[in-house]
Amino acid sequence: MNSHSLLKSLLILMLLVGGVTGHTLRAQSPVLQNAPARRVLSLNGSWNYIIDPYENGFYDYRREAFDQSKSGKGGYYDNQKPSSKQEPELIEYDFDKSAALQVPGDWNSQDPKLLYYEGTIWYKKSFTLAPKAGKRYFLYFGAINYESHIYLNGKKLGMHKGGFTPIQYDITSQLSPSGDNFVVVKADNTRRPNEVPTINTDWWNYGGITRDVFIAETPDTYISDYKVQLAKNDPNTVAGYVQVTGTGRANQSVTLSISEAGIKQSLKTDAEGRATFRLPAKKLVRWSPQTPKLYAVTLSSGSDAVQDRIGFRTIQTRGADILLNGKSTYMRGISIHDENPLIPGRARGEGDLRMLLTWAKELGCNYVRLAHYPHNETMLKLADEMGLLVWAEVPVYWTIAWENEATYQNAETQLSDLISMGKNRASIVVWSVGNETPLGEARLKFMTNLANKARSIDDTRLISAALELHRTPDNVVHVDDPLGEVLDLTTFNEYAGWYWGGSPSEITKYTFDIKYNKPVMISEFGGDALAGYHGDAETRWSEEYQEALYVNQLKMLGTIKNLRGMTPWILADFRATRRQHPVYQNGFNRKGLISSTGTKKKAFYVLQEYYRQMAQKYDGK
Ligand code: GCB
Repeated sequence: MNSHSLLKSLLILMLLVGGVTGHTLRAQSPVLQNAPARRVLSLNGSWNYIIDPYENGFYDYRREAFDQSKSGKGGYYDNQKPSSKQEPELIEYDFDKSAALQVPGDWNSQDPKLLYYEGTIWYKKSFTLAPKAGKRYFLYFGAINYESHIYLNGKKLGMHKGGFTPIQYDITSQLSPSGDNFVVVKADNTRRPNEVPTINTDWWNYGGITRDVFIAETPDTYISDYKVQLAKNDPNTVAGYVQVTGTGRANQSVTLSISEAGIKQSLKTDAEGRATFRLPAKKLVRWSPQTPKLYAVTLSSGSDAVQDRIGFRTIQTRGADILLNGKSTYMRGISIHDENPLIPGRARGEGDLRMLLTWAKELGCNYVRLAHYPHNETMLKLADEMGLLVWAEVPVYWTIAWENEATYQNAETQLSDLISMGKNRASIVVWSVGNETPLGEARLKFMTNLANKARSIDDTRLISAALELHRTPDNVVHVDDPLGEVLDLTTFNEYAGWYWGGSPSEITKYTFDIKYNKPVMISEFGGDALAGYHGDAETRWSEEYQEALYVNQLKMLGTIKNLRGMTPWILADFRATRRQHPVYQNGFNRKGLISSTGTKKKAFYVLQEYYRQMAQKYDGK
């Protein structure tokens, strides 16, 4: 072998083991399955930060990235300190004397000068962890919006794009033997046209480390991934796989046990560390919103074990019907942003998330649309526990760069990461590949590929997207987007009484012409109301207007034969930059049924009553 090919093989080997650092090195994908359930060291809490709009901590004055230079040094990630008092070097930053942000949490809601900030902020945290022999350590971030470069002890781990999916690096060999470590994150929430989402959205561009950070510890050979769910449309079979990673992965024994159901199954991995299985599961109580039964599931292999709580249900469609565990169901939903209106800012943990889902339950929901991007893994687990079906989505929203291959790859990675994170959650029944994307050839190809991708990874759930409609002068609303062909549901956003169609009292004249004989769900309808502002049903922004809009929407939608559910827009008022009206909006989208101070508006009760009736009709209670 000549030196050139030796070098090439070495490089390929390094890439394969994921050991190279560099500008473009991506985070691991998929991440450790159910990482929060591992033995973890939490890095939540105070992180020192430096605001760096010119990116002086990343580029030198010739705009060369420090981490691409020969020495790899010079950036803020060095966390440099003067070495002596006598001859102090010039160092123009000091993390430890800088202010701190709380993690998890967006930066916008923590410091008034950051409310509108878009750019780079550096975060730093020190921690003590002396690596033990025979263990592996994974640095895990629940989400960082949008682009992150992560460094441990001054060395780059990699970069990641996408503000709502977990990021993970194997840091075993980079931890300091002394136990003194520091991690530095460059988080950049700059909006860019070729990214996912693109530059224009109707939600706040919250930046920073918005979800939990921890280090998970596993044995050297460990269970990296698993899927334990009912087989497609088969209520009597539990099917899935276990993936073992590490040097001892081949021919490993794995035990899957669901002791409450008397299941204890021994499996053997293949040469790649994978063991697939199909087991009879006749006796399992089915998970449903009425009975959100979860079983303790334990997977063990060698010295590793991981526990989960998993529900078992089937979901399928038949003609116009959505069958949950074989029974026709009506999806009493509401759309939700990952935001606590009371902060206001990104939801920061289980308490905030539980509050949102408790409101949805109070409304009478059995279903939530987690718009418009992947929500927190904790949210998905809470939905399992509280009995709420879930529509989970990727931020392919409005005008994505349809022709750009890198944009597609980015969207696909976000989708795969979402599915990987959510695949063991019984609550998730719909993967949505996007929202209100405009008709066109390139877009159709992009979206069809995404839908096919979702189905190829997980054919046990329904695939959909929030489509648009068009109207003709005869007051007919047409839903015939060709993308509808490849989707399992016909789901579309419809804003009669707000963006078109006159006042609420006029909208009942519309009828629907829907091309597909599939279950129809209205993925959005609604209108703004400022809580406490009263007028008559014709007074825009008043609670009465929104109330009348809901009353008449429900009348109008009642004429759709295939209607099997809805997720009106939206549970709570949320921050949105495009909502500028100084009296009624003040930077908030006011379509919430609950205000930004937690007050329920009149329309809340209209929908609550409708859901009471639908529950009675479909579930007999
Ligand atoms: C939509 C979008 C949603 C917006 C909403 C609105 O169609 O999907 O993100 O917030 O309308 O309020 O206009």
